[in-house]
Amino acid sequence: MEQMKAISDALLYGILDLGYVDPERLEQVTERLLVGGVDVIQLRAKGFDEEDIEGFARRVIALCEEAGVPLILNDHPELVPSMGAHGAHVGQDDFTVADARWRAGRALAGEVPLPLIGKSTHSLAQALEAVEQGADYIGFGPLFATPTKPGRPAIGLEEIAEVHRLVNLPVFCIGGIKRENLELVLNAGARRVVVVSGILQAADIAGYCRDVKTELLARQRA
Ligand code: TZP
Ligand code: MG
Repeated sequence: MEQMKAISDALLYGILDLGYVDPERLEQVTERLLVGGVDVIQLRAKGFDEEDIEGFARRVIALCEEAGVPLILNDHPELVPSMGAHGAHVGQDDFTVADARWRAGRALAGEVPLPLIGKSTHSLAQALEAVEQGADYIGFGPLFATPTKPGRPAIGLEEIAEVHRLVNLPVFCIGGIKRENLELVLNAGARRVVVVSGILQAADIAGYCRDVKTELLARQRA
């Protein structure tokens, strides 16, 4: 059992998105993500009910624990305590950070600061607001329009550098990021990324993760 990784050390954030992953392949895909070196995993199961989501989380939590990788539930902070998940991620139209934190419960005495509460942000103003609200990390995007989040306009790369200058939290850039445009995104100032469809549609999921992670690590050292 690995020690749980800190969010402050995370570079590559993977999402088990049931829009791309057949429920039957959950364990297999989780294992590939972990072998590929993702630092955080979010379970995102839009359109499934709480019972299904609990079932999905139960199937992958031990794999994440074993690898020391936090499992974050999208949208369902109230399921965090019973699942033993490590946090919850909320969007702009969901719970406030404080409400999500309350629903997710308090960390057990002596634990590292868990559960983590992450917030999606789509502008510099929202990013600063998430800091005020006490988020543990933010998602920032979508940088590019993406079928994974239909109808959400792209925000482009212009604010990335400023967000990193002003936000003293881990900032995970998200939205349309692929191996092919990673350099562009990093050149704009990104340090940490969420990659969903790029990873989940790859023939070799672990290899794809490894390539992205290698580039992120190289930039961190540069
Ligand atoms: N929030 C903003 S963009 C996005 C979410 C969940 C989806 C990112 O997915 P992809 O496939 O990496 O573009
Ligand atoms: Mg949400």
